[in-house]
Amino acid sequence: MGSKVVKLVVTGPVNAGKTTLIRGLSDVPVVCTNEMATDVVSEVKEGTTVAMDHGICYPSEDLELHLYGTPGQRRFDFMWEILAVGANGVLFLVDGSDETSLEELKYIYNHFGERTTLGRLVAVTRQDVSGAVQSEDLAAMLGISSDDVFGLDARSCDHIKPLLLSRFSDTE
Ligand SMILES: Nc1nc2c(ncn2[C@@H]2O[C@H](COP(=O)(O)OP(=O)(O)OP(=O)(O)O)[C@@H](O)[C@H]2O)c(=O)[nH]1
Ligand SMILES: [Mg+2]
Repeated sequence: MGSKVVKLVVTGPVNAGKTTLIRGLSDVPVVCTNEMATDVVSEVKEGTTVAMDHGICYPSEDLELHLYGTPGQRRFDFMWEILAVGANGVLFLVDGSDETSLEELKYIYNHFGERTTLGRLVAVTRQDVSGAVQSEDLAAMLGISSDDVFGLDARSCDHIKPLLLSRFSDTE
């Protein structure tokens, strides 16, 4: 069991892969609040997060990384504020193959940026889809260092634990 507790908010647009990532990373059973999508989201998938996802991973013996996934839909954005209370860092996810997702990420990134000085990292999913934006290009779009952006398939994410450890273990 880890000793230091770090709270990481996982946020980003609908269908970016937040719930999938937390399910893959967590070393304990995950609490999810996926409900049947009723609007345009139902065209891409069945379930959407309406409140939060929660999981814990242990990237090292000294660290408990508590993962709080937000809903992606703006109509549930009141949860973004609630879940960010006491956070140590924010991990943004975006579907790199979807123009709408990329536009929405800019909004969400700025939304959190205005409210926090916390460490931020951006993961761009769907690198397996042709034409998906690459991490360097996304960094340029957001006007941030390419060190803060990486490509990810949320369905196989175990390898990012060392990255999360190095980026978020020293946060206060
Ligand atoms: N092809 C591909 N599919 C991916 C990748 N990453 C995630 N997915 C899929 O994308 C979907 C993402 O769904 P969720 O994890 O529910 O997305 P979410 O961000 O939690 O969405 P909301 O809760 O609705 O905001 C799942 O079907 C994943 O299997 C990727 O890199 N490539
Ligand atoms: Mg979700």
